[in-house]
Amino acid sequence: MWFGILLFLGPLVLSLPQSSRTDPSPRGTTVTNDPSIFTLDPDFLITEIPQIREWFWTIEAATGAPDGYQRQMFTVNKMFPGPLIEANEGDTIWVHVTNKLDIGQTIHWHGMLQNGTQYNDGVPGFSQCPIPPGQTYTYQFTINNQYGTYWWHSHYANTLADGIVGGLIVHSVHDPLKLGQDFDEERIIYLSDWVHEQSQVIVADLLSGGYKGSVAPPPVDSVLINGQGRFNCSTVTDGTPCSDLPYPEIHVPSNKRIRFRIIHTGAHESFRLSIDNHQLLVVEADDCPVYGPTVNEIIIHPAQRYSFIVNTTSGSNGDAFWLRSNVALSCLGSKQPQAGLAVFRYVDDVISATTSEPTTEPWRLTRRDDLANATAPCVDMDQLYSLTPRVAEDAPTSVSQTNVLSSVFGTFSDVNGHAFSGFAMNGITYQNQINYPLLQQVEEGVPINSSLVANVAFDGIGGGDLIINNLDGFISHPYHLHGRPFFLVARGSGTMDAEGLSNVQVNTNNPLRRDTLLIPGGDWAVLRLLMDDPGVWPLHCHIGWHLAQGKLAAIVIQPDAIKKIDQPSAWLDLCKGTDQDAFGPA
Ligand SMILES: *[C@@H]1O[C@H](CO)[C@@H](O)[C@H](O)[C@H]1NC(C)=O
Ligand SMILES: *[C@@H]1O[C@H](CO)[C@@H](O)[C@H](O)[C@H]1NC(C)=O
Ligand SMILES: *[C@@H]1O[C@H](CO)[C@@H](O)[C@H](O)[C@H]1NC(C)=O
Ligand SMILES: *[C@@H]1O[C@H](CO)[C@@H](O)[C@H](O)[C@H]1NC(C)=O
Ligand SMILES: *[C@@H]1O[C@H](CO)[C@@H](O)[C@H](O)[C@H]1NC(C)=O
Ligand SMILES: [Cu+2]
Repeated sequence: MWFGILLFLGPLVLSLPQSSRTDPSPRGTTVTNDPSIFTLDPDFLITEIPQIREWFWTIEAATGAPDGYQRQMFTVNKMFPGPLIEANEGDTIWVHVTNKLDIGQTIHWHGMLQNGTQYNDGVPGFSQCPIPPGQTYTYQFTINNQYGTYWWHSHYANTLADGIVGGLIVHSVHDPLKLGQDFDEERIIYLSDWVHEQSQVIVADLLSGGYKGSVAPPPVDSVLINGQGRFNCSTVTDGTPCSDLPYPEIHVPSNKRIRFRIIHTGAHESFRLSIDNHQLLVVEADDCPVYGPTVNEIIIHPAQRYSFIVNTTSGSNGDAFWLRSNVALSCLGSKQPQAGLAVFRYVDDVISATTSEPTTEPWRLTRRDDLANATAPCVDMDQLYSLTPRVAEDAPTSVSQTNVLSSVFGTFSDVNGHAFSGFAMNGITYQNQINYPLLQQVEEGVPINSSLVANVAFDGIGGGDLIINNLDGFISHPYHLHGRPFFLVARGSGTMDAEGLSNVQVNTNNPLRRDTLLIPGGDWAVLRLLMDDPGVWPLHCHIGWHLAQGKLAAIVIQPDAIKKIDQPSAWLDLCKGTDQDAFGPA
């Protein structure tokens, strides 16, 4: 009893300095919602000499109720969202991860180059053996040649959907977006779709006939903004504890320029983010600073990030506006509307500011491709607006190799001959030989088994093209490439191949660079790659349920260069005594 109360009070006390700006109330019974991870420290010194930054994390099960409905979650340090990593370019990150779950775990550092530390990319069966229950593994990597908005999450099955997610922000003196010059304060907004069922139950069902009778991802129960949402407890009939919660609050001072870094930490839905009466100046896509449009609404797909700057000049102390994060209906098979709401409140003086709910109206969107319109096409931001990198970099004008990956929904067979509905790349549905990482196989000169994972190699010099065909006419997918960000040099509808591409006008003139791209159903895209980050990198759909259903391929870059990388002994220990022929979740 006392223990529970202490846990409840702990983060509240620690986070008092922030309490005037953000909602300090922890949600749920043991999982805490720590507001300090929503506001970046204005005193963080971005000019400090490179240093080691160290964290101690415990992955454990805990009871939480982010939307009021109590369930078991998986968390890091009982926090949801998890601890924020804030560092400078040049710093070395050490995270000691102890796994207290009864299943294996890994943590992936989404967007980190891991150039020289490929073995710490955190993908089980690709870059490491899982951290077994009860054991600790230390991830170490140095952040070079990159900065911006990143995040971290579990890459073991789809357990990120149970709560193992958090932000990773890298500052740099090279970042053209500067505090004081372009904006006055910096915040993070974490967006997730939330499902009350444990991810393992859903994945097991999806792979054996369907969850609640459908092979499509589960419908969402609520939308979480900064790890908080609302659920109608009167619909609960099985006695699960549930309490109706107030709307999450985001407090901002008036007359400031605020940079928000939005991170989509969810597992499935795409969101339309807007703030009533406020326009958003888009300045970053994933980790790429851009000259972007001023918009009423940002569309963000799973795993993507955007920064926008908003002027808090539409009101004064106490005025409140709705911040909306609604599911993009046009991207969603079921077309079931699901609204996410937070109160965007001007608070200059916490005593006199009102606490009433906003009465503002949403922006009236008039675009033909308005994503609120269930019959409009599902698209990515670059298809609607130009996003021009602020740090200009041209893509190579010629390539030495072109590879094609075509992905399609269908019925496939797992290694045990068991049929399931899911996805494949080039006809191969991913089967994870989880205790024999592909990185190690390539280092040992063992050819990747092409009946287990679709794989393409880039071993030439200069640039290479990866053509992705999304052959699912009705399903759009957010594709994520690990390792280095790609140049988006062309996209279109239909199917593309190497020969066809020679007749396509590609844009190599400072194209958008990012790590996660939506390819609408029936469309293709060309990712131009530089081969300066060798590795065996996953290319996969970031809808976690689709990944679990096999939608992943291996991109091998400069295999000879990887052979020169030595794994630390702690890494080798993770595989010791495991069954190399065992299969695990994707
Ligand atoms: C909550 O659910 C109950 C029971 O289904 C329904 O009658 C009520 O209208 C719902 N409330 C809201 C605010 O949607
Ligand atoms: C915010 O105000 C500045 C002038 O201070 C202006 O240049 C900018 O366009 C405004 N941004 C938005 C999103 O309205
Ligand atoms: C929805 O989009 C479709 C297709 O682009 C268009 O024909 C229709 O007019 C749109 N509906 C509304 C209400 O805007
Ligand atoms: C590749 O995997 C399949 C399926 O498990 C197996 O039957 C086959 O023997 C493997 N091939 C090699 C070369 O290991
Ligand atoms: C990766 O490291 C190599 C060797 O230090 C370097 O030449 C290359 O530019 C790095 N790649 C990136 C993307 O930083
Ligand atoms: Cu997908």
